Amino acid sequence: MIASAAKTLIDNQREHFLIPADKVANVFESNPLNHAFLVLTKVRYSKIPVLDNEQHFKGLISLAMITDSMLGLNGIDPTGLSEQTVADVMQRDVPTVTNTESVEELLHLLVDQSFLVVTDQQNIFQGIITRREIMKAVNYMVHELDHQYQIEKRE
Ligand code: 2BA
Repeated sequence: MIASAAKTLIDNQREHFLIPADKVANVFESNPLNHAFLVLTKVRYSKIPVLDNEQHFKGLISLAMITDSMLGLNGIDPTGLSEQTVADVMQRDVPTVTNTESVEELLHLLVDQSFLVVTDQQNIFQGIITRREIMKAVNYMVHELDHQYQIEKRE
């Protein structure tokens, strides 16, 4: 359990947790791999969400997944990039959240993942919760704790 004062202060920042879908770089599962390669190179994020044409969340793709698909017996061969699609190499088993989870649960999940994918009940992509936004809320909490609460050490 996290202290209730800390939880309240972090929860005050809840409206900032979500980076909305229209601000998140993404590719479609039907896109050729050379398109995804260019997008990932240009946006400079290491891993981004994959969607279908109706904005359903389908998985994640990273540059490493693409370069792995280029590895052949004679080194790197990029010629197959236009024939393969994002769906061929993306990671599919990705847990999602709904942004209704407790702060404690989000903190726990962000230990192992640098961002969490947020979907609605129909699996429509809503955006992401990043470590960065949560760290900003934690930073706010550690600065405000002393201002808003009187904390005494238990004997
Ligand atoms: P990474 O790409 O590995 O980025 C790790 C951290 O490096 C980011 O943490 C951010 O602080 C910084 N960073 C990397 N590329 C950046 C860029 N182009 N502009 C600004 N800062 C950049 P977080 O912000 O906590 O993001 C965690 C992860 O969430 C990122 O991991 C990335 O995979 C994903 N992500 C974040 N914002 C995204 C967006 N707008 N579109 C797509 N994916 C995003």
